[in-house]
Amino acid sequence: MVRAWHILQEETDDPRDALYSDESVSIEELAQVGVEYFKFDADTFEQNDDYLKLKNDRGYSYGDTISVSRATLPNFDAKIKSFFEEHLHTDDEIRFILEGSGYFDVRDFDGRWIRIECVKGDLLVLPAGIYHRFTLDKKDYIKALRLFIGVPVWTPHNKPADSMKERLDYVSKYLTATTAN
Ligand code: KMT
Ligand code: NI
Repeated sequence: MVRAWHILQEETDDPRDALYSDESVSIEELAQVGVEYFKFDADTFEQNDDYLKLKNDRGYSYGDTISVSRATLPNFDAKIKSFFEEHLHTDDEIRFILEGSGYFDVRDFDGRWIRIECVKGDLLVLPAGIYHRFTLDKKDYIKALRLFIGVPVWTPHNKPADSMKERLDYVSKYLTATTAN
């Protein structure tokens, strides 16, 4: 089961601090802001019918792996810094964790950060247009499969990107309905 929580304080000297709070966030609450979570055995997923069905149904035709550690990622410091800038993408960000762990932070409907702990076997889908960021944890290593529909576009659009079409679509799909409740 995925672990997620509202982070305890926004400012910290080290982004890799867990910032645990007692306000845990459920899968249903993640779904309300458009974040999807799946779990597959990371050693056998390529033979897993549920994984293959998801991949096929959604048209995830592209895949590559990214290994985030000082030893394996070129331009490590710059990449880590840009992962942790609050940003959005024009497409879904889909990550299946093969090894290691880290945190994806996403904005809740009320603007608070939700920290999602990602470990081996977690598959996370962040919808196009959601503001988010990523950090390693103190183990300083994650390896993930990056899935994409078609030719990948990884470009981050740093906040504010409020007038982008994908942001407007995201807001009308997930945030307008939620705040009207
Ligand atoms: C991203 O786009 O933030 C990343 O690829 C982070 C590393 S994958 C867990
Ligand atoms: Ni991103």
